[in-house]
Amino acid sequence: MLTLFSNRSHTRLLLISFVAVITLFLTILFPRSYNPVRVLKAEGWFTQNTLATTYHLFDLGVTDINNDNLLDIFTVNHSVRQKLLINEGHNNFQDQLLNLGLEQSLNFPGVGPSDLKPNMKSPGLYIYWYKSKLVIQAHKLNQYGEIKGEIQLPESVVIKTYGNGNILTKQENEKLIASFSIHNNDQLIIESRAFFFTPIFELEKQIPLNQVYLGSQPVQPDSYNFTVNPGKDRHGMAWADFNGDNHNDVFIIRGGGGGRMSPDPINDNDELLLQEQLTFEDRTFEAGILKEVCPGRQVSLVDFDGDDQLDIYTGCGRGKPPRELYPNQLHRQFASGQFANVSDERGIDIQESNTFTWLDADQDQDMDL
Ligand SMILES: [Ca+2]
Ligand SMILES: [Ca+2]
Ligand SMILES: [Ca+2]
Ligand SMILES: [Ca+2]
Repeated sequence: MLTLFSNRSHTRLLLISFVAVITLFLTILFPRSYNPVRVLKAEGWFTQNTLATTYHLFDLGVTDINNDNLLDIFTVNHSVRQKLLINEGHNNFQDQLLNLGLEQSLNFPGVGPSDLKPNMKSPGLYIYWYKSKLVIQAHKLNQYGEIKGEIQLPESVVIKTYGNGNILTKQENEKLIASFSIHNNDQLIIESRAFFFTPIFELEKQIPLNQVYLGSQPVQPDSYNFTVNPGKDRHGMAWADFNGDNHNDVFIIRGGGGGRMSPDPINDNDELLLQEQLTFEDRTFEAGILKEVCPGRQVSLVDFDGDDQLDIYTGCGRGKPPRELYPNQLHRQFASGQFANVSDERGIDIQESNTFTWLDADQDQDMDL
């Protein structure tokens, strides 16, 4: 009896061991079937979708610009092509930067600096910013012989020529007047040692105007006299409905041209763009916003005084000359859409280069910096 019992126990033990080994084996072979964490990871995994075009992205964010409960994407991009992608649902986004009046140059949309070169399909004179360089490229223009023109430039530029292009410069009232001639496939490259600049072109009429192309898109000028605007040196966007009309508006902080921007409340201000009718309109000066010469990098919205009006805080200190130190600005919204800089009286006119965030650190119901 004892032997029989022992044999049965031994058989049972063998059976249990066999099942345990098989279970262990299956667990090692198919771990996800037995591990709920792994299953979750498999379901929540990310896949990479490649964008159709490569963008040199800097500032990037999301907000619902058109109040349709679908998040839209905006990029500021500092000195490359900016985008404002309206979400049309189902992973379909359309760039509406121009339609909404948010282009940096409304006359010549997309003319500002880009990492993309124009697609030179047709013979023509292509003038565009490529990264921080201004390029003047003749493309298959042999039939027109020499194409001549004059460009007004700052004194700080460096000029390179490729092919048989010629350029002669003379100084006039602290400007450089560059007379050039270019033909067939010649190229001129103009670069500033300081920062971006605004070249003013006066072309002679050897080439039909409809064969002159500006920017990477490109667009065409309506005159032989034009500027090729380098953009507004935008650095950050803060979206909110500032004037209570249920349309989102935007405040844009500008970099101030490497700290060299002049104090000009119309042309060299930051931007408060209100969404009116179907486009955004510049209401910065009317709103009492004065950038002065803040070489801005960061902007954030905060209701620092708890009056239910959003205020705007901008970072200014650049950390290197010529505006190494510059006081941050706190634009208090004292009435709907009306602002005054109170950073000095509130003690947050910090001058050092910095980044910042607002939070109620001590939980006393007011915002701290
Ligand atoms: Ca939307
Ligand atoms: Ca509004
Ligand atoms: Ca407030
Ligand atoms: Ca607090």
